[in-house]
Amino acid sequence: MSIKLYHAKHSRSLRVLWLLEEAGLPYTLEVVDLALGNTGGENYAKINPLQKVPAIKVENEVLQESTAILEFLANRFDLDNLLVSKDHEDYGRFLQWLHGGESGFGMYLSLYFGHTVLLPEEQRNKMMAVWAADNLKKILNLFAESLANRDFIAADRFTIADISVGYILYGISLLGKQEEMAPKSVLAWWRGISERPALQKAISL
Ligand SMILES: N[C@@H](CCC(=O)N[C@@H](CS)C(=O)NCC(=O)O)C(=O)O
Repeated sequence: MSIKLYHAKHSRSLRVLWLLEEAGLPYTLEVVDLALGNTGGENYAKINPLQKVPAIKVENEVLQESTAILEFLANRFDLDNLLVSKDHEDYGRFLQWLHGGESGFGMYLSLYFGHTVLLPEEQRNKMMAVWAADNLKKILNLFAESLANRDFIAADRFTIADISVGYILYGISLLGKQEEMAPKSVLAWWRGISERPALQKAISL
């Protein structure tokens, strides 16, 4: 089965690349230029009309939402060691953070990036940056409470939920804000999973 990932460095496509490397699935990579509002240009707009990364093509099927892609690939390719089954006691927390990595954290990470580094300086809004940072901290606190002192989010092992929220810590770390924003238990969890060879390989591509 052929898998093609459309990827831009530092973007949410890192989640998918990380999973592909963890699973050892064969894939081809097409690197697209990340440009606010025109990512990948006209050609990429035919794959993802939203012009955002990631997108993935599996045989003839195209998907464009990073955490849905994680779930799709893990189920389609029977990566049971990276999933948590519905009868497991940690199933709820697994889903909460698999989805919460994007639907909870994602918007605030984007707004924080936009209003601190991505937008031209004259278009940045300080209040928006503060509001986004406050919300990131609130969710990080909720995450810390839920994580307690676990090494992984669910089932005492690494799963796609760790990839989903792991990308958020990756983004916050790119800005050098992890110590300021994340509680200690979150930093310890992130240190553990950020050393995984699959992530290191994905970051290097
Ligand atoms: N919810 C989407 C968000 C995708 C997204 O916003 N990607 C960013 C990069 S991290 C992007 O392509 N931005 C380019 C733009 O907004 O023009 C997902 O998780 O896949």
